[in-house]
Amino acid sequence: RQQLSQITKFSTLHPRPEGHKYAYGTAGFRLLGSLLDSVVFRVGLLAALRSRKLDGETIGVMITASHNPPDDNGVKLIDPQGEMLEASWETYATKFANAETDDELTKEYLAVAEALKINLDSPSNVVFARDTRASGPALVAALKDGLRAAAADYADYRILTTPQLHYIVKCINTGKSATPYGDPSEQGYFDKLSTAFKIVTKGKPKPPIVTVDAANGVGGPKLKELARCIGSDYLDINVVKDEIDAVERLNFQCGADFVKTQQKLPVGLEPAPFELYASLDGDADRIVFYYVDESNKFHLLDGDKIASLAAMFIRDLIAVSGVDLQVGVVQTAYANGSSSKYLTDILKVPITVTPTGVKHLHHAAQLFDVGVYFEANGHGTVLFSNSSMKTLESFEAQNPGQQDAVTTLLSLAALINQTVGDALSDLLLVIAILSHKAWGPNEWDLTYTDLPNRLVRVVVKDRTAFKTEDAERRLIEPKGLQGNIDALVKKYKSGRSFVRASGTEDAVRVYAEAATRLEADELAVKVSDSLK
Ligand code: 16G
Ligand code: ZN
Repeated sequence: RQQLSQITKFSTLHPRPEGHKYAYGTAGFRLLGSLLDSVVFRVGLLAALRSRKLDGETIGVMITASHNPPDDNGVKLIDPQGEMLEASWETYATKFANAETDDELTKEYLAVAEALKINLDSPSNVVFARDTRASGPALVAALKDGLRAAAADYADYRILTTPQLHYIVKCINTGKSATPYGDPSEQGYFDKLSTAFKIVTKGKPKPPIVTVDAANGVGGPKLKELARCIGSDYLDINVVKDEIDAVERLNFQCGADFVKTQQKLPVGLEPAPFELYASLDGDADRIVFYYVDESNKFHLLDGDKIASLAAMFIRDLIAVSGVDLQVGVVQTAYANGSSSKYLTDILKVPITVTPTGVKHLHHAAQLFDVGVYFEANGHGTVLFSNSSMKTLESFEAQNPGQQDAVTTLLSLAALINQTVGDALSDLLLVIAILSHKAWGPNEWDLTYTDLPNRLVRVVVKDRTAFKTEDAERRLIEPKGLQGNIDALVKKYKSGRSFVRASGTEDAVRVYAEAATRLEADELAVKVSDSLK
């Protein structure tokens, strides 16, 4: 067949480096950009197949390594509704990437097609984009070769944030449906968000000025464009760390991951007390907020604080409107104990806990009418179910107060990227809520006080020996370890600790929290020692 011989032929141009074992993990393939040429070519083949399997629905391919250092890069697939690639296909991705020879790759391609009864002559549609990394253009060329070899139709969306591409994929695939998600273009994305933001904040006090550290990544120019669409009458934004041409500065001593893991300000930022600050990561799908107080002490407002703020606001709007809908929150084991307590005891909002990784949270959030999910690291969004949307759209308000609340809820659903966590959309969401409440970062922070916590990375002989249950909160293997952890935790007031194998690094992670900083640190160290 012509396609198969094309694949073999093109594949010779993208040889697989010897001795490297690839794995499609929670973040797709991610490693040094120089090791990714063959992988990205092969992802092109797989994307073409995936689209054919789904009757020509459009599949997305994003080339980015998010918060990783500048020399890294990565690639991941986006399913038709803008969701992460279906888990069963991760195995095919890994197989393709590891095929030893061009022939073996072609055989693998045919094997998947046969196993899944894919007609190789059927239409295939793929869209792709990349972040600002230097290795991006060459990887795009490899991807195009893969798509050409597999005879797929494709469109290059050039430089986008990851969530923008998720948005575009969903727009394309819902375009002919009764409920199109939006215009499948970058301008369509800006228009949708800015229109919704203006409706949500209409008649409210102008939001507090916010300074955003864009990690010297793709989020910088995109946020400026979005702010321009919204206009300075509605929003005051100051974007810093936006040097996308200084490629070596990407994520360097700045950005959401730096701020969250180091629990400190981006280097070089000189904050004014009680003003609002935020940091994006390198592909703008994560955001954390922070401020300093009068004594210049740093206060982090992380994913848990965002989830609590959003849940509170939406819960109150639902109550005012009188619509019969339930808001729920999805967290992971990393959620600060104080946030869970605040949600349960004060807001009386149900919580589901899932294992780490966006796909787990996303699916759990789909089970609520309105599902708020955030990882503590700042990745998250709010999902309005189809039936909630219908309920809201057809609701007949009895008074202007109810009407206002319903309009705000509907506009929130448009403002919030429903496909995946989106730093730009989350930023607007938070600002809009603060504007409604006439709050600054300090008032937001006062909703509850985080328990001091510590995260430690422990290198062990074999991390795969660490098996967990109860959404990663308890170890079942190696046998006996959980008993030791329980005994340690008991000694600390408000103590909590868990151990899980990292999905992205060869190590296990130990999380501990307790009533005081000293105790949290001590508990983390003791639990870490108990693993050796
Ligand atoms: C991946 C996940 C992220 C999670 C992180 C945990 C996605 C898109 N990304 O980056 O959500 O927080 O892994 O890393 O699911 P770890 O397993 O090394 O702790
Ligand atoms: Zn990211």
